[in-house]
Amino acid sequence: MTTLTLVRGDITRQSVDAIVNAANSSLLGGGGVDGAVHRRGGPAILAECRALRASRYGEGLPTGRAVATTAGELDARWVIHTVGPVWSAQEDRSGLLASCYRESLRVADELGARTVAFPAISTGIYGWPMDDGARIAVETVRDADTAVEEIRFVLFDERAYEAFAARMR
Ligand code: AR6
Repeated sequence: MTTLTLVRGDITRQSVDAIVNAANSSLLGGGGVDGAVHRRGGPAILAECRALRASRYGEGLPTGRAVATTAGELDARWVIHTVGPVWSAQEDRSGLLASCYRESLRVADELGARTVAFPAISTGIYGWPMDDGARIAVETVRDADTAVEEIRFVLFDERAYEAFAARMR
């Protein structure tokens, strides 16, 4: 039985087994959630990301996939890095966005994580419209076959929170 919860706040302040990072395929950091995760999590996360690049992901982590590292100084056991698609008005990339949620939960299950915090993947720097991003997020995790007990969406502002709340109702 999986419970979906909504919180307004900073994902790097959550106390959960796994925090999902809206990363990019380089795995070497960036702005938004990614910047905050590395800033607050400290250098251990980046060191593991570099090791993953050197070993398994020389070409970068493909869009829609997910991989875990330690959570460094964060109040979590793992960070699950996933690469959302950049929004496109020309091409339907919603399958890739759904894949981020599905793959992150698959990795969480492999790790044995019971609580997982997600940001609204792709809805910041990658430009995905918030309402559609919320729809894909909620529908995908609802349909997922997972042993995770709590899936917590952590939304940065009121607009994002309302978009997710509307989809959960
Ligand atoms: N906690 C929760 N949500 C946040 C936080 C936070 N600390 N910071 C931002 N958000 P984004 P993307 C919200 O840009 O669109 C990076 O450079 C934000 O308001 O973090 O997937 C990566 O390296 C938005 O609603 O991720 C990639 O290059 C949502 O989180 C690229 O950005 C996602 O915004 C990924 O872009």
